[in-house]
This record gives sequence, structure tokens and C-alpha cells, in this order.
Amino acid sequence: MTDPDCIFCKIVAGEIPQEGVYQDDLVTAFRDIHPVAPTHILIVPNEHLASTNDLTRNHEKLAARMLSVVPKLARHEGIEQSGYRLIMNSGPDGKQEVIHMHLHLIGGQAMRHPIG
Ligand code: DGP
Repeated sequence: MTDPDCIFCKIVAGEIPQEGVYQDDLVTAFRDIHPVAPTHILIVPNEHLASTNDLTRNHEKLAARMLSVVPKLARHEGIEQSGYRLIMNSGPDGKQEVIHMHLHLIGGQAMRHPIG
């Protein structure tokens, strides 16, 4: 399922050109437009899920894939050993701005604090 008004659905579909990082049958990863650190990648489901609230047991493969691509991306970015943060915001108090579930992969010296 896709949402025609969702910016991340359009990115997944290739309708908005991105510096491509990674895509497979379940997830797409691309660089955050407002990076807070030298590496700031968003990992998103290819299907439109608004937030973690939409996750069900049917999404276990997808949820696992969102995490299992992390080491691959971290290796590619050269931050596997230096380290990184994984952040998933949900809802207004979680400071979620884009209503398509996404995982932030943030590595390198943070330019500003990624939370808050
Ligand atoms: P969050 O607060 O967790 O919903 O963060 C959403 C992130 O999405 C924010 O860091 C900026 C990023 N973002 C918003 N619109 C676009 C876009 O059109 N392209 C890209 N690459 N990133 C976007």
C-alpha cells in the first residue's frame, strides 16, 4: 500500500530523485535532507506504514529487515566501528514529522543533538 500524498512513498517509488543508498523488496534507505551528522540515513518500509503503531505480527519480516540492513549500511559508511545511533520517532511527543515510519541511522560527530 502506498499513500499518494506521502513524500517517503514518492521517494520509495523513485518519483523524487535521491542520492540512492539502498533498496530491496521491503525497505529503502536514503540520506536525510537535514542531516544532523556526517552520516544521516533514513531506513523506511517500502509500504506505507504511518508509524510503529501500525506494526502487526504480519510485519515481523519487515521490522527485522529494517534492523538487519543497518550493519550493511554502517559498513558502507565506514562507521561500523566508530559507532552510530538508531532513532525511531513516533507521534507528536516523539517528534515524528514525516508520517511514514522511518529509522534514523546517525553516525559520525553529531552536528547537533538528534533528539529534541
Ligand atoms: P522525524 O522527525 O523522525 O519524522 O524525521 C523526519 C526526517 O525526514 C527529518 O530529519 C527530515 C527528513 N525529510 C523530510 N522530508 C524529506 C525529503 O523530502 N527527503 C529527504 N531525503 N528527507 C526528508
